[in-house]
Amino acid sequence: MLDSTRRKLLLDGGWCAAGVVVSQTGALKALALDPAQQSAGHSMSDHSMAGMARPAAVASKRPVHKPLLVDRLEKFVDPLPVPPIAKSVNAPAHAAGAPARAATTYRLTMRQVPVHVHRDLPPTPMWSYGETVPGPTIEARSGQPVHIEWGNELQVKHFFPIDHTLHGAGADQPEVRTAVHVHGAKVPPQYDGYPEAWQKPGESVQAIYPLKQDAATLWYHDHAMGIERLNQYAGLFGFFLIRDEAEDKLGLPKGKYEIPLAFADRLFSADGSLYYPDSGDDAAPWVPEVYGDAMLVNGTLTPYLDVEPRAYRFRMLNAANSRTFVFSLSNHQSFHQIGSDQGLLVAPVEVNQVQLSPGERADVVIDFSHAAGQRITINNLSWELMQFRVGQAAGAAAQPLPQALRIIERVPASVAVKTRLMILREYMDREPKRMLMLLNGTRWHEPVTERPELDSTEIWSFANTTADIHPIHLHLVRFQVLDRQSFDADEYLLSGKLNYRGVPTLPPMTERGWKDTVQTYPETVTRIIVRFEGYVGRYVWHCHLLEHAANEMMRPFEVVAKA
Ligand SMILES: [Cu+2]
Repeated sequence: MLDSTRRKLLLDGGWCAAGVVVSQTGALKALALDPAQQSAGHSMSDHSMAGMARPAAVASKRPVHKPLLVDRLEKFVDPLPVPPIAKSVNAPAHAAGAPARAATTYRLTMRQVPVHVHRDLPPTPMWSYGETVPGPTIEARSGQPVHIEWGNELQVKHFFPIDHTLHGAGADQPEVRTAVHVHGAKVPPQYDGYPEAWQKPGESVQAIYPLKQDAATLWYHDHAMGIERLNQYAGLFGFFLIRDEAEDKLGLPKGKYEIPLAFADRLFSADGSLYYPDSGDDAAPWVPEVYGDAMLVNGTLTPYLDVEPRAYRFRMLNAANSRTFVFSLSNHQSFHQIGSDQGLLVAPVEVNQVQLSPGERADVVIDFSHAAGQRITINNLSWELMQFRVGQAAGAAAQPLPQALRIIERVPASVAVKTRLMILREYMDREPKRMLMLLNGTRWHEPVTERPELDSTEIWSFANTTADIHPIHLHLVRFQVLDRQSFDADEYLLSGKLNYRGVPTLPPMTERGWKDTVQTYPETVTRIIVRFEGYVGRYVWHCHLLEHAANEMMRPFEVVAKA
């Protein structure tokens, strides 16, 4: 959970200048609120303000933002849209048990489209991989390769302010660039959507996804260097579901009873357009985190969904830039989490809430069979996100949830050939003066320091010295969470000594499946164990708070051939 004390240790005097530490432990900066945040009836998480360095003297030339008063819009008046299934251009969509064949080919084109966000708003211009946000859902089968041509037909001018001081987003670069990453896919490096391998409007790129991996809820999204936060905020994301025979046999709810739910918060202007906040400094508009007062589910503001009194399977995705969601149901009923980032858990876990940070997924089954006639909201803490309207009769009864879902062997720490300590740390950068979060004190462009051997297993220990949860995502691989242990972050920052407090705790059952993104808690060492399988080459690992990733909280790693 979030640290309520908001302890911040600001290191002034440059990002790597050890020894010139100015400790301001306990100081919580009072910061100017964005007009949109002031207008929001909700108290914005103080998370959002942490570390915002707002230059006072620079007058912005941007027009004054007139915020949309989201609270005044009626809730639950729009039905939940379900993104369409992507249509392949060479063959009908994969069928269960179909023989393996040449790659199924899709052509997905990025364009600006009008999106119906709320009944009482004009359509909002957004960016999509089709006609909708999220884009079309790719339905794939394990082991059956998928070939996608990603076309960029966006305009050449971005509709959000570019920060040219960020790495890779210089004024000499095209404003609009895209690089599509399939989050959770095990792919050769040239198809992974490397942040620097972007396309500009008018260009397209071919990618082949071998999908030699288990059934899982993956998603695709933009990853272009320095602007992925803007591109995703504009709408560039979608679901990519991999299914397999083992999962088919479980009899989980399917068809109209299986629904993807992408949660993302946004800010809007009064005219219904998306608003992305800026620092107030036109030369360096980056802000460290973005929190919106408009909660979108599948691109719609607080929608409703008519359901039958029976069990449904929901693929939940946190597609927000910064916000960690804590989901629960308003009638306090429990539900079952059956899967996480990289597929099914060993068994359904009964839960009352699910906490997802940006990038993470939860596969859940909610049984409405005892709730006929009820209206139930799915909430983030006490904040209503969407409403289920439970009907009186079920068309078809759901099969009972299986007691076992699949076998996952726990990977013992003893098989790791190497342990790497990764320090997550934040600094006050000198020029421009603003917060900077780094992995191991290194920036993106510095030489690769993580070079695991193909088919070797390593432990990565993330020591988070900050007061934020940083969801850390590794491309290419799946991993297991070994444990978490609290440590004295102040002591570490002052002396470099890693003093643990208490004993390590095992992850909850919902985190004992295969993961690709892990919440690293404040002042905690989070250990994962990962086997580097599949391909050699260069990939990235990064914080999935998109504003952090854009400002250096992202590093390359390189899988190398066995010596
Ligand atoms: Cu972060």
